[in-house]
Amino acid sequence: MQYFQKEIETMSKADKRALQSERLVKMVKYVYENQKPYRAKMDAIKLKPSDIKSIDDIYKLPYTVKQDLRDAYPFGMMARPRKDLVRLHASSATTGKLTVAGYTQNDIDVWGDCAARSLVMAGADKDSVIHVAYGYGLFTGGLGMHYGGEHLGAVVVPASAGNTQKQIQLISDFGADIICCTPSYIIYLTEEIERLGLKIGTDIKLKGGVFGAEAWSEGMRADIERRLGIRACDIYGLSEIAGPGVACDCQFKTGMHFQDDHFYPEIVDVNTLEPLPMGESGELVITTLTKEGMPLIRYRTRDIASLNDDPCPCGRTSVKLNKITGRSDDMLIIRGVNVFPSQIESVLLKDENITPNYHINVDRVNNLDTMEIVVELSPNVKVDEVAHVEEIRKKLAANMASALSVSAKITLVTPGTVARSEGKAKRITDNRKL
Ligand code: DLL
Repeated sequence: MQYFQKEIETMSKADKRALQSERLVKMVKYVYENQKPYRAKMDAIKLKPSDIKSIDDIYKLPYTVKQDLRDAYPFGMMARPRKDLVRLHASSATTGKLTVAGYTQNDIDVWGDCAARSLVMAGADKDSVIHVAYGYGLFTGGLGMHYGGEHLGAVVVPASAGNTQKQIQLISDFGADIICCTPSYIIYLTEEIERLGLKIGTDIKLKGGVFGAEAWSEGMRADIERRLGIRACDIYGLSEIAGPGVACDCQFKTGMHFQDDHFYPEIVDVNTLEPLPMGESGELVITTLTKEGMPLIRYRTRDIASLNDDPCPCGRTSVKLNKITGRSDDMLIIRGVNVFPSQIESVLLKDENITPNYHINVDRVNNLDTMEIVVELSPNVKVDEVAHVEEIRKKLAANMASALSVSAKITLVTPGTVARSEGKAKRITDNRKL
């Protein structure tokens, strides 16, 4: 069995628990002393760092939510001065403001280790050629897997997203054995590979891949594995905690091994926020145990999932995260990009040619996510002035693409056409089947 850090990955449950306890105690003290917003939450319930004596006390600690990060935008949640940070990442938030995450060099190294552990689970080693087709930039996918590959000592090809023909040429010419991208993109790449008549095993030598950033099904996994002849692993992460590599499947696919020496997972009831027993489904809450730049205690991810603690034949002893089944907020993930309806609304509100009555249709066509925004024209616009209406549509499509970082089809309709609701507006129809 291949491991990247065997001692940690196969540590006994008792030793792991002791390590988690030691780290949590230190982490709570560190956060109390260095992260003002969280200190205020602890003070409000008269909780002192000394009240936390082991990992069993974690439930006493207050939650951190995305709104805390937004309120502290951009640097209020950092526990270190800016001079100690070496990198900033960010992801979309419900308002125009991004959710920012700052990393120290040590945070980047820990993340690199976790991403390397994930790549090894997918079958990589130091002789691998790792093709990274996640986007590079504020999104953590590209750089996260890039550093993971370098930590492993493998050759990394920083292809980034887009330009499918070139991606296939690089995968073939450089002999990549491991690929990292979203599940929907690997299906698209596979279709193109098949259309070009390339031979699996000779032209395309892929052995494994880590696919994440969006939900995907066991059916999709079986399809990818069969068509490409590879091991397809699910990988989980979020920029607030660390990008890809917080958890990842091994070859036995018994659930994603959670890197629980650095990130402690809990599942809580979505309504009562009470901790749930192993195996039950609820909201995933994560506590960083070693993070320096922006540590987070009991961060509510809004992802719905369950954990399992069954032994895995690979020998890794970490707790496992079962597939993410949904979200407890209205965030959509379109081709790996997080989109909140409120971001769409803020673009619509800035355009006087339209009204903010809209509906979002999401679908999956040829294995790629599509998004259509149906929006009503303002009564001042004459619908029979076709050229003018087309101009409005084009401008709106461009503004939307730049605000959301993903394209959407804009359909303009006459005033009064979008269905009104008496209660809470139902603005989204998601026809994607997992
Ligand atoms: O999506 C980090 C990442 C990049 C993970 C590449 C895996 C691969 P964010 O943009 O901050 O970070 O989005 C985080 O994406 O809360 C989940 O809702 C969703 N997500 C991430 N991985 C998975 C997965 C990256 N394997 C949000 N399955 C998370 C389902 C996932 N959803």
